This record gives sequence, structure tokens and C-alpha cells, in this order.
Amino acid sequence: MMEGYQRMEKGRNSEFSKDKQLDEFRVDNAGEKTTTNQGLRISEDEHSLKAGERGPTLMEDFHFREKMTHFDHERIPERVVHARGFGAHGHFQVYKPMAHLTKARFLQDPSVRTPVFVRFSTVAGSRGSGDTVRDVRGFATKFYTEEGNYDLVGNNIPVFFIQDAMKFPDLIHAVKPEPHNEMPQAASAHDTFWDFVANNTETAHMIMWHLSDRAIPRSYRMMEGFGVHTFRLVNEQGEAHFVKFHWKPVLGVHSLVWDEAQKIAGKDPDFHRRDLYEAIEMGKYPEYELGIQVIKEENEFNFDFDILDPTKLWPEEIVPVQLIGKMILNKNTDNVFAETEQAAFHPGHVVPGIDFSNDPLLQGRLFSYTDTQLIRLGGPNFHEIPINRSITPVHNNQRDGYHRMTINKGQVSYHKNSLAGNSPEPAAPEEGGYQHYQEKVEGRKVQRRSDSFKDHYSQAKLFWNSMSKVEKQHIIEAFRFELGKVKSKDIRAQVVNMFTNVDGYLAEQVAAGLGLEAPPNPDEVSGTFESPALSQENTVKTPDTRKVAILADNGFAAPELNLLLAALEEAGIRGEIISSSLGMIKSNQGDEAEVQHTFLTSSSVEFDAVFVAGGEESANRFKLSKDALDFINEAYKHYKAVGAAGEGVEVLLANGILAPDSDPGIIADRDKEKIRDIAAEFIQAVAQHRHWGRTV
Ligand code: HDE
Repeated sequence: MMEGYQRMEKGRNSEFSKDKQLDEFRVDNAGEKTTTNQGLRISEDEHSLKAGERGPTLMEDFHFREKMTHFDHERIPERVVHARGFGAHGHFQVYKPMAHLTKARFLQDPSVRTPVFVRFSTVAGSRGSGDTVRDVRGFATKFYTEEGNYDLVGNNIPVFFIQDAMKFPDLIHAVKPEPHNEMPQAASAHDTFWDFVANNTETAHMIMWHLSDRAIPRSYRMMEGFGVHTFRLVNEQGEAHFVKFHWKPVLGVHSLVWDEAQKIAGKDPDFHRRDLYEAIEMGKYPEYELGIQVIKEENEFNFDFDILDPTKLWPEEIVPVQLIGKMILNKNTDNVFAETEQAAFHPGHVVPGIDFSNDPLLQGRLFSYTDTQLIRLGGPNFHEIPINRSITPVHNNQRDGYHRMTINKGQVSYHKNSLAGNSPEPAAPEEGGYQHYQEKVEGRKVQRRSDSFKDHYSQAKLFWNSMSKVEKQHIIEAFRFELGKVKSKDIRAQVVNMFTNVDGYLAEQVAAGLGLEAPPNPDEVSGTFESPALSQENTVKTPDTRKVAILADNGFAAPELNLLLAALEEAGIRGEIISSSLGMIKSNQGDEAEVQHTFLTSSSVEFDAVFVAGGEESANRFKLSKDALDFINEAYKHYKAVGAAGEGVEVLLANGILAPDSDPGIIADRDKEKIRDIAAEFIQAVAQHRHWGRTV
């Protein structure tokens, strides 16, 4: 048996091993003749076989029947949650050996690149819903390791709504469209969701995150990922540590503003998938560092929260995040259905060195994920679908079932046996056999929750205290929006009452927006503790990979525009020209520039910033163009950097956007000679992401 393990050893996975495996399944039709699914070449693919040119279609037309039958069966059930998602391939590399904490092989050798497939998703919406709705985002990673697949199936929020898996169907029934009229799609702003919240106060902490900017990310490339539950790392000596997993995006954590998010959902429902797809196509590969927080087993009870409670995070200031490796996403899928849609993740797909905790939410998930694939992917052989195959060989006595691909040789499909020399045979731990951590467990069988899970508000308050003034205001407005859409006045009042437990000012502000009076803060939850790591104000700020709209028309000032474009490119920013019509525009000196979008085909919400080019004729047109003025105004309203050079400044003035320097994030100068400085300042302003100091 040692031999088998060594065989695996020899075939050590490289970054390309999964790609090579997938290659066996890829099909390219280029230059080929059309065939039926039986491989028969066909001579006709537009006309069915008929009895006479104007006669009825004949049953005998096997090609027509096969084509139509296949089409009729093209759909599979969407995921019951996380239906809408988008995936990409990449690889992961550890920074240094982690042997002191875990024996997981993919966390040992910094020279090994482990292939990964990641699927990002929203939770509540259907497969065809919008990307930018207010929701939690899924962040599921499949590592194709040399010891089998390891799935880290996380979210972009570090805690969850509920503490016990038993309540998951209730939570999801409450947030999904209401059953009697199937509305609203992909939204939590309705009665049943808030009824659930008011009656299940363990949701308080997660609700604070859900109503914060975290639930409207700017990009999948700019959000964190969290394993949420406490897991265990186990080393070669059998020692275990509690661990929480984090993904930290290299570009920082950034969000949209709510008005913008709603508009994008209409203008470009594919906003996040397009952003990810384009970044990868352009070679701007998204990167995330893997972080771990570690708690020694003997320190399990040293905290004022229960580390098994999934509604609690471990403040980074108390348990620091160690960055242990990096993931780079560098390849789009060839076929979204075959890869992204058929990917089956499961928190129970682990490798030696990674184990579970008794978090009751995690324990329930360990059942649900295989179960759900049976209905979605149509049977027990979903592990044979190319995207789900491990790059290590699979040997066991499981047989048959729908769509079985493997042809298992031999007479024997049971253990133990002598006819086949007792193979396949379980591997000893030294041979890579997975051994569950031997945690000592004692207790009565009860249907109860530990008292240590009863505190529902301290960390909701911690989150609130950690927010900047602007972030707090966004949370207040989100509450007002969500509850404003709730029809039942009783539920509105219940929710306001509930959140007096988090913060009196918050409850008062929300109540005021709803025309209610907030009851006094019961002050049960005191504390002014903060975790600065939770505020997006403190994140990385870089202009890299941002998208800027440049408004230019015939008569634009070419030298300045070229200088600006070059400076943007150097900073990693994509500048795209927007004008009144497509084609080429001519500068005041006859140079030409190509227009990428018109005001009809694009919208300011699709860009991170706007710049108005100089040139008298160009500027004069925009001053009179409602489309151009709306475009600029909207960017201004969404706190984005707005720039202008030369006569472009007149357009801002015509727009009522105040004179240069009087407002944050407005970079404008009439003096064209200063274009280099203007560009540099504008790039800085883009890097800031948003300019909250602006009054709108
Ligand atoms: Fe999931 N979840 N979940 N979930 N979840 C699914 O599995 C479930 C939870 C998460 O891109 C389903 O294959 C239960 C927490 C992601 O394919 C299903 C409970 C976290 C994805 C399921 C939870 C997640 C899913 C639906 C409470 C963050 C998408 C389709 C006990 C740590 C994976 C599927 C992908 C998908 C069950 C709670 C993350 C039904 C029962 C907490 C990212 O099995």
C-alpha cells in the first residue's frame, strides 16, 4: 500500500495538473463536420424530414428528435441557495511550511502551486438575478491538492445569521421571494425576512454586516472571504489548534453605494462577473492572501464569546491574522455550465491536517452539501464530472448509479475480500489515510443550545462601534430602506426595538426614518470596544484596475488626452472614451481617437470615476448635453473622483459641480499646461475609491 502512496507522490501536482486533466474533456468544434451524438455525420441541420415539402414531419427523423430532446433537457435545477455565481481557475502557493500547525501537504512547500477553482456567488437570488443586489457573497474555493480535493466554502462576511443548521431552511424560506406572489427577487427588503430577524435575535450581528457596505461589493476582486466556522488544524504529532480562515484581497475591500448598486442591477446585471472575467482576460489577475487566526486548544474558553458560535468573529486585534499564502486567479472557464454550474463544493471535502469543530452550523453543513448535489446534479456520481474530479486517483468499492463514467474492472466490489487481495485497502495515517481528530466528547443527547451562545448583541455592537461615521450612516440608511419596504408596521417596530440593544442612536435614527419613536436603549449591552480591522476606511487603497470614463467629443484637446491616457495606463487604470456616437472623434488639431461607448450604451455607474477632456468644441457640446451632465452628476452623487482639464472645467461649472478645490475628489484645472499634475492628482483621487466628505 505504501507503494500506492508513493505513486501519488511521484505525480506531484503542478499548477497545470488540473488543467491537463480538464483538457481531456475539452472539445473544439472549429473546422469540424456536424455529427449526431452517436458520431454520425449529418447532411442537413436546418430542415426536418417531411413527407413532401409542405407535409408533416416524420418520426423517422432521428437527428431532429435527438436535437430537440437534448434541448428539452438542457436545464438542471439551480442551487437552492447561491444560485447565481461565477467562477475562475487559478493556483495557490503557501509562503512557508506550516508543519508546526498542520500536516496538510499543500500547506508545506512554497514551490508547489496547487490548482484551484473558485466560485463567487450571491445567496438569495435566482440564477438570472442581478449581481449587485444587497446580499452576502459566497466565496467557495476548491483546492486540487495531491491528497485529494479540499474545499474552503466561505462567504464574504465572517459570521452567519443563525447558530444551528436546523434553522437554515427557515432562514432561507424567509429571505427568498415570498411564496404567494414570488416577490421580491434577490432582496431581503420584505416582510418575511424581517419577521424572521425580529423573531430570531441571534441574527443581530450578521444583520449589521448585511446592512453595511460589505453586502454591496464593488467587485469580487475587492472583497474578503471567510471560512466563518472554527475549524481545526492538526499536525503530524496529532496536536490540534482551532483556526479561522480568511481571504484578504490584495486590492483592498471596497463597496458600491446603494443607489449605484440598484442602478447597476438594471444597467448591467452581470457587473461582477464581467469585472472578474475582464480582469482575467486583460491579465490583471485577482489575488487574495490566505490568512489564519489560531487559538490553542487549551485557550478555548479564554474569550468572552464561544469559539463554536458562528455568529461570533475573533477580533483581529485579539487574535491576529497570519498571512500564510496567496491565491491568484488567472484563467476563465471555457464553458460556464460545464465548470461553474456543475462545480460541487462541500465543507466536508477535507485533507489530512484539516478537521472540524463542533460548531452546530458546520456540523449540519457537513450533511447538506452532498445531499443537495444528488438532486441538482442528478445522482451520486457528480464527483466524476470533470470540474469535480480530484487530480489524485479514486479507488473504492462504490459502484454504478446514474451517469457512471468509471469502468471498474474485476469481480470484487466489497471490503474485506480475499479474491482481490483485499484491495482497495484503507491507508494508514503514515500512508496519507485521513484520520479524524480524536476529540474527547461527553454529554447527554439534548436538543438545546449552550448558554454560551446566548449573547446576541455584544458583537453586533462591536461591529457598529468599529464603523466610520460614513459607514454608520450607510447602515442607518440601509435599515430605513429595508424596513421601509416592509408592509407590516408591527414588524418594523419589532426590529427597531431589537436594535435598541445594539445602539440607541442607531435605533433612534432608524425609527425617525420610519416615523416611529425608538424606545430607550436598554443599555444591557455596554461597551465601547472597537475592532479597526472591521472598517473599510482602513483598507488598502490603490488605483490599480479601476475603470475611468473619459468624456470627449470632436474638437477635444489631443495632447492632454494622450498624456492623461498614458498616465492612467501606467497607474493600472483603464480609461475608456465616452461620446455621443461611436466611431472616431477628431481633435482640434485633426488627431483621431476611438470612442468605446456612447451615453446610450454605458452609464456612469459602470465606472469608478469620470474625466472631462479639454478642447473648446468638445466642452461646448457637453455643456449642452443632458446625457453628459447626467453622467457627470451621477458620478459626483456617488462620491467618485471627477476630473477635468482645460475647457472641460467649464462643463463641471455648467453642471453646478463646484469650482476646483472646493470639494473633495474634484480635480480640475483650466491650465492645460498642468495636465501632468492634474493626471497625478486625479489618479490619487481614483485610488481613494470614494470621497465621502462631499455633500450631496
Ligand atoms: Fe451553504 N449551502 N449552507 N453556507 N453555501 C450551499 O450547496 C447550507 C453556509 C456557501 O459556489 C448549498 O451546492 C446549510 C455558511 C457557499 O457552489 C447547500 C447551511 C456558509 C455556497 C448549502 C449553510 C455557506 C453554499 C446549495 C447552514 C459560509 C455556494 C448549493 C447550516 C461559511 C457554493 C450547494 C458554490 C451552497 C447548505 C450555511 C457558504 C444547500 C445547510 C455559514 C459559498 O448545500
